[in-house]
Amino acid sequence: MHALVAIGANLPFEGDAPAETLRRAIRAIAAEGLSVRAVSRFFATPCFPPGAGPDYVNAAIVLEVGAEIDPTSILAALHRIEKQFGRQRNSRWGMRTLDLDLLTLGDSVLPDAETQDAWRGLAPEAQARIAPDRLILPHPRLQDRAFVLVPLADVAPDWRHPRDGRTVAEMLADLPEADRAEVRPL
Ligand code: A4P
Ligand code: MG
Repeated sequence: MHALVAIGANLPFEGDAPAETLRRAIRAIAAEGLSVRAVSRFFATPCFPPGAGPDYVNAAIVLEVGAEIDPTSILAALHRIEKQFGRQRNSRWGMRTLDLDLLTLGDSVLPDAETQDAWRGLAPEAQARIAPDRLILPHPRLQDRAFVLVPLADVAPDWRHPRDGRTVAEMLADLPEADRAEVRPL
């Protein structure tokens, strides 16, 4: 089974620029015992929300995991790596030395379809205010973000959202052209 992971950074860590932190973090994922199957190109992306900090470097990763894996153990491993790379949880959507988000685990919907739908449909003003306290899969903002979908289209264009039915390529095509154009390969 495949897990898809988004990786991003917009602050230097230990003197390394974000792209170097991403390379180091991908090695750390492998060191956690997770099997890295594919890595997208690295992209420069404008900070969201606009003006909240420097541009990001973003990429997407495919992990091969056993069918019996506990999804919360993957997120826990990603959080350990964020910590190792200096991540401090100061403000939501704030600047960060490293952000790892679990986007998908196969076609799992967690904790259940109704809850995933509710987080996915959250109004923009509420998105900035509240964050889930448990794992939501697929990641509730996956379909909205060019900085997630452009890298993902490099490594998993045919993955299909189990709730909204669209592939990654289709979700990306449905975003405004201006959003896609802002995401540039490094
Ligand atoms: N959580 C629930 N489901 C998940 C999941 N599938 N993956 C929980 C990761 N975390 C999940 O996450 C907030 C809470 O959601 C946690 O309790 C987690 O267990 P967090 O990582 O603590 O906080 P965060 O990263 O600030 O929130 P979140 O929702 O991951 O932020 P976003 O929405 O990812 O925004 N601009 C550009 N250009 N590129 C970026 O990569 N990233 C962000 C972070 C903002 N702006 C950006 C970028
Ligand atoms: Mg995060």
